[in-house]
Amino acid sequence: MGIEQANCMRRFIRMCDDGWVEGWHESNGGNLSYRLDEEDIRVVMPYLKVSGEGHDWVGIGRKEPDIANALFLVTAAGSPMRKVSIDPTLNCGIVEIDESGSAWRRVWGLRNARPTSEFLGHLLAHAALIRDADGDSRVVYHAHCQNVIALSLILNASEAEWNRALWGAMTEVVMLTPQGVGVLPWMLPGGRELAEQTALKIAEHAAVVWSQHGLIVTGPDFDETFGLTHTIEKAASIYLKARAANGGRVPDHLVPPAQLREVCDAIGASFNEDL
Ligand code: 2HA
Ligand code: ZN
Repeated sequence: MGIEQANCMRRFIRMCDDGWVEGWHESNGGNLSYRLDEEDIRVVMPYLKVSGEGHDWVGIGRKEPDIANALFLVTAAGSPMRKVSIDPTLNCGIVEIDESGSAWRRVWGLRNARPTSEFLGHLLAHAALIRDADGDSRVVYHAHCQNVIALSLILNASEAEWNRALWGAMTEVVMLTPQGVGVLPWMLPGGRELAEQTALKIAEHAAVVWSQHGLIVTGPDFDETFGLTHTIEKAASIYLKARAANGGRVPDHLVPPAQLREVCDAIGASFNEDL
């Protein structure tokens, strides 16, 4: 077996392809990371290389003890999602975090490449998921979903406005995110502020809108993370269609809070009354 046959590799690569097919990854847009579990590490260990040229430690610029010693599978900076399945060793790779949580090194793949330009955002999101959420979430996915981006051109960067629109368009969204999506205003892609603000939101929201940019979504596995991304993007497209068909006005029959609460009660989730 080659490392590409490892379960985590196959699922990671499949998700890159799925996002490409959905049209969310123009050029080198979007990125994906996955924190390997014990079984994944056991399987990939024989293929990892920790010394020699290209395997030096690189500083993260801060200390994140929650991710100390973790291994991440991550897409490469500047690499098209479309190409990950075609040449994985060039377009993704595995990095190890040092024991203090302040540096990373390449241990497989990322041939002549560094991890994604949003790597700091991914690392801080993973640290927040371990520290502040339940610790079960291992996937962090960033996609340029076109309907979410279009919706950010007409809605304010307000969580109340966004969740009213998304939940109101399609109740599946409240089933998958009873806590609601988080929303951030536009910030410089790949920047420290975007990474830090996202990590704060990720502690409470499985998905966060990056206005005029896309979505960042987290989950315990690839299927759930992709499914949540797909559902939010679909609800955004339904809302936009209904609004356009309604002459640009807010649609008349968005699902009201009483029914959203009923959905949450039926699945034993608590409805976020603040939104
Ligand atoms: O990977 O999507 O946000 C390129 C980007 C930056
Ligand atoms: Zn992006």
